[in-house]
Amino acid sequence: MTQTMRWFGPNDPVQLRAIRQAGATEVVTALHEVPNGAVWERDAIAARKAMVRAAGLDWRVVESLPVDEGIKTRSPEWDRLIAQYCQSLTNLAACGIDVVTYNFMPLLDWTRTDLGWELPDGARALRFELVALAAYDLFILQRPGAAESYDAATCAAAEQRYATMDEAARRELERTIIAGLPGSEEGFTSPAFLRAIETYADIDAATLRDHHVAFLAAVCPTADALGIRLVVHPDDPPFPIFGLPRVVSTEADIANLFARVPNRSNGLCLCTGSLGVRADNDLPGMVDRLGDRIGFLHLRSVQREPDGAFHEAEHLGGDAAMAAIVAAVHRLSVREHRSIPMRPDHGHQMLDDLARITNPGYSLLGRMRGLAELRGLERGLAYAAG
Ligand code: DNO
Ligand code: MN
Repeated sequence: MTQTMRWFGPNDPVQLRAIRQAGATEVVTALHEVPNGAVWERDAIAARKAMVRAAGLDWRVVESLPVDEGIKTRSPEWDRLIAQYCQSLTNLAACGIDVVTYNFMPLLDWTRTDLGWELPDGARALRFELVALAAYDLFILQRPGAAESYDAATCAAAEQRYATMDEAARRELERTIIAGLPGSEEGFTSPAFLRAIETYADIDAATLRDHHVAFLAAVCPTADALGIRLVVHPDDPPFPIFGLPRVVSTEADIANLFARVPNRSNGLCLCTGSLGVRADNDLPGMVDRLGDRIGFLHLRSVQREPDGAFHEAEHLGGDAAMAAIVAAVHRLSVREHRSIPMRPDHGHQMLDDLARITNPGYSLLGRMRGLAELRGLERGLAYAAG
């Protein structure tokens, strides 16, 4: 595997030299300052790449080139947005980028309800609780029809939870869920979020799948010609939230996407943390079966909890069978003679980072620990495999 770390650009509190000292050889990054949908200009990409290279690292994987809402909803701007997406891909390829990550989640990117959940050892993890999400949805957002999205037990628990929260806790929960986590590119206030949800009133899962296929059918020929792998990041969490469809949550979803758009460039960013929230996703099996489509790996583990909750576990702990996953990746790399880029997706906030301002999930020390563990695991497995 090629060891990378995500870097949010010149404003990231984690500096390039720290990423290099953590042992990564590349960063994955994006031009976060460019608004969604606009073209990434070649000069700007080249300048960012030069900055990374001056620090002794490389940049070959983009995370993410965002897919504008106008593409997901097939708005009248669709043609222009597709042309701009293709232009960005062309400019990226000209600068030596060969993997481009995106997602197809409506409105929200990854979603959590607690950004500082204390673990027994004092480190802090990101956590998702369905009950907290429902408390926000039902009683703070007050989305029309929200009650239909939850079973009776969840509604009752959400009502109780809401009653125990003071105003500050309610505002904090609202911000955590919709203000936009690092890399999300978009954030909302509750009134704006309600209006945005309305734009999906006529878009069910089947329609969103069709829109996803239309997007890929339009951009993959360009990506094929450029030698770029366009890799979709799965839904996080991998089920519908706020009544909005999510269509990249299971192996069947992903296999279906490859069947409908067989172009070589149509690929996957296999995120074990996102997919691993569902017990029915067989992660090592997915590496085996989707292998040649995997262009990028996010390695982390979640611990599933009762009542639809989960938290981010240690990289080698939790529910993901990480040794079996990395062994499958090793077999794939040998079979295809390629080194697949990976990153330790998130990490715990720990040690000196507990006293620092950090991007939730993206503090240095927890990710450095994760990367070190994953590197050692791969080295050991490769040795054992001869
Ligand atoms: C979260 C990330 C996601 C990912 C996007 C890809 O930590 O894994 O934000 O970058 O979904 O488009
Ligand atoms: Mn991920």
